Amino acid sequence: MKKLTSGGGWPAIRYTLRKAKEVGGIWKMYQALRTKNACKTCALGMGGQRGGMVNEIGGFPEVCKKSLQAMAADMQGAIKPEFWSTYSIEQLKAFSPYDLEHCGRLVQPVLYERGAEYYRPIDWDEAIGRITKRLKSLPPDETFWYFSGRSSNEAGFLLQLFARLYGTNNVNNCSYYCHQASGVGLTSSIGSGTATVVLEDVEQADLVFVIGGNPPSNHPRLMTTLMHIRQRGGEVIVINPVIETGLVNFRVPSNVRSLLFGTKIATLYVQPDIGGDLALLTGIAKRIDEMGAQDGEFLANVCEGSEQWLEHIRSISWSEIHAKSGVSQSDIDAIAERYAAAKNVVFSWTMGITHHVHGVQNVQAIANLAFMRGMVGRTNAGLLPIRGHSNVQGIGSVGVTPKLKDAIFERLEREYGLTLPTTAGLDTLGCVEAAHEKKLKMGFCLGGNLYGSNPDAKYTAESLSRLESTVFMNTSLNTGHAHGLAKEAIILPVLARDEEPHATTQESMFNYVRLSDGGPRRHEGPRSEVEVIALIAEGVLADSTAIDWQSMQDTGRIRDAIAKVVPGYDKIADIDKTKTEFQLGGRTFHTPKFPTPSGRGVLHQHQLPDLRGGGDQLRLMTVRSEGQFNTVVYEQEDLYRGQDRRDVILLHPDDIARLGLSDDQRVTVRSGTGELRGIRVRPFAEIKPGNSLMYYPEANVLVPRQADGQSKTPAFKGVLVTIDS
Ligand SMILES: Nc1nc2c(c(=O)[nH]1)N[C@H]1C(S)=C(S)[C@@H](COP(=O)(O)OP(=O)(O)OC[C@H]3O[C@@H](n4cnc5c(=O)[nH]c(N)nc54)[C@H](O)[C@@H]3O)O[C@H]1N2
Ligand SMILES: Nc1nc2c(c(=O)[nH]1)N[C@H]1C(S)=C(S)[C@@H](COP(=O)(O)OP(=O)(O)OC[C@H]3O[C@@H](n4cnc5c(=O)[nH]c(N)nc54)[C@H](O)[C@@H]3O)O[C@H]1N2
Ligand SMILES: [Mo]
Repeated sequence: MKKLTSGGGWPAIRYTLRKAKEVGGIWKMYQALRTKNACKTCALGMGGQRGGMVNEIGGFPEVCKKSLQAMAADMQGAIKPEFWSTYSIEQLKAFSPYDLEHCGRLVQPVLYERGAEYYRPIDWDEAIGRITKRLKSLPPDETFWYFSGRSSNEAGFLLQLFARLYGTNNVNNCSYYCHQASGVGLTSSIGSGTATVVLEDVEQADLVFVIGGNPPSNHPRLMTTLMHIRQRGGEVIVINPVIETGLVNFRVPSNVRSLLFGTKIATLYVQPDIGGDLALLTGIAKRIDEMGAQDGEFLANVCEGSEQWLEHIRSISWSEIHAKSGVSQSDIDAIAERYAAAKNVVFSWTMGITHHVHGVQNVQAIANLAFMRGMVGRTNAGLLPIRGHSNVQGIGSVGVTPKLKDAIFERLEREYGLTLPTTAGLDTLGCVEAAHEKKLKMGFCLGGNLYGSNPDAKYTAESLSRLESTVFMNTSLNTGHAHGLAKEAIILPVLARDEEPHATTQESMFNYVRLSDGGPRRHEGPRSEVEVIALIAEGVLADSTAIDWQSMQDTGRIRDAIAKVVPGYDKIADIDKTKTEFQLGGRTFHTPKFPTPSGRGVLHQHQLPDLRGGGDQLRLMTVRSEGQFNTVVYEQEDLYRGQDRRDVILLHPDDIARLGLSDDQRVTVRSGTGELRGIRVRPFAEIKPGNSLMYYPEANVLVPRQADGQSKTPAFKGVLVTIDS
């Protein structure tokens, strides 16, 4: 497959037209996209009350191929009743993620019982009845509750409240596999776990760092902002072991000039080795110090620990930094010079930073660098974790974390007279490990694909199959519905956000709360997430809590509760009447005062980890292709990386020669965790030698369960593999 020389552009437009045709025409697709609902894909956020395709500063049309993919998926036809008696579980296991997604929308509850070969449709009463009976029979701490980030704040809040009143804190969300390291790292540095900036700040910056992310594929709307920065003469520095085509040149489809001629994005592109960021970031700081370009006053007056930190980075040798980052002195100097010259700098990062055993330290090192020149705590500069799912941040804000934030805990007990569990609760990987040890009996999943998103796929299938029961609330089929099934598995079909009978809310990565109006259902059968949760809660807890669970089917009632207990969310109470979307209080930092115990920014010192691998061992990153959304695969090809299939390993031509391999040769890729056979070797000059790339979720067979001790995030990008021909 020919590799493109720019991202976006005509291929993206042609794709849009093709997808529109699939769902019944451009007008139908346009109407679906223009409803007043928050966009379903990434957490950059658009849509809501300004109407679809509009961002929070009014930019229109913000079309993105990804929102189209998600919309087209929800507009699919229904899975027919005979499907369930046609395809056995064994056959479903042989379906690829692509096949499963394209089976259509789930519209009936279905049940699998061990011993049976097939799922069988059951009615809603039976489904809810079985679930409530099971829950009543179990000690609460033998259950766990996993949430993905596509559901609403209302559904997230209600389900976590139910789980706690039922009696467990084993409540967690997909953030544990995503930006948890950002939340933990940022909180340790500035006392707050989310972006310190709003979109307008990024638009006004004159230098933006894009570290460890592939926004042309995963956050296409960010590309418009990066284009604006370049057009105004600003700079974009990319730090990534892979030269991602769209970060070099991107054709923003909504901008005629950019569409025709392309926009150069990166002014400087630096390739560390996988896992080399901590050493590189430390090196940049060291060079800034040598240049005397730090803001000494800011470090002295606004930060704590700066003297010790400066001493520490001065004591680290340049040779150590070069060896552990894989970056040359001239590249480090070039970054430092640009940083020193810039006035307004935003640091953004994604999974290349968090998916490592030192993910939290990576994030702290970014904060250190920002503190160094006073680039956090003022307008047009700051820290920006580029978040994943469209509402993953909101789900976390409203209480979907093992231990509740003190403020939420206290207010829930005070306002509602509730008694909540005080145990630590398990994180996501912790739940999968406890299931393996048979300490858990039941898992309840609000959306997502817990099996597919986990490291060590074989172990995960074993773990989940040791459960007595799993409940999945989903819109479409995925690999988790075929692999690792518990003794009893029930899939409950739910409505997508724009089909909800009641309004719901979502929170963007800029801490902006959007209102989604919902809309007409596309299929008979699926139910609203909050309705299902309220019914189950009523069945289990009607006699033991004072809460009128039935009334909680009305999302307005849930918002009243969120307004009372979640800090910053007070304006949500009457949002469906005022239709006024809002910026969450206390999250944006335009002045240099931070909610840490001392009110100052905290500098953290780090020992630099050795680069792993070497010799026959290659470092492996597991990433997304252009054609997928997490474990859901929409198309087999990866347009910008020039790949026509997914069962490939991308290697630098030098490594192919060094290891005596040849292009397109079939090989076995092995790690300490598992192996994948029949993988094709693909030459990829854009990756730094010594490093390799494979696609998630398939590559999870190879990913060990090694996680960052502080954030519990698995090292999805820090795998070591060997290749056998
Ligand atoms: N279309 C689409 N959009 C999405 C998603 C999707 O699957 N599809 N997923 C959503 C979600 S949940 C998330 S979390 C985000 C994910 O968004 P990204 O973080 O952009 O996604 P990944 O494909 O995991 O890739 C990461 C990038 O990290 C780089 N990388 C790998 N290892 C390292 C390293 O050690 N150091 C550095 N500096 N870079 C490294 C890779 O080369 C790659 O460019 O996107 C969200 N948006
Ligand atoms: N090796 C490797 N593993 C990884 C990663 C990696 O980069 N490499 N990335 C990690 C990251 S960042 C993340 S976030 C996780 C992703 O983890 P998850 O969030 O658990 O997985 P998704 O694939 O996003 O979930 C897809 C499913 O969501 C359901 N869905 C879609 N819309 C809705 C809705 O409105 N309501 C409900 N109830 N369900 C809906 C559909 O049925 C679909 O099958 O994976 C992690 N795993
Ligand atoms: Mo994510």
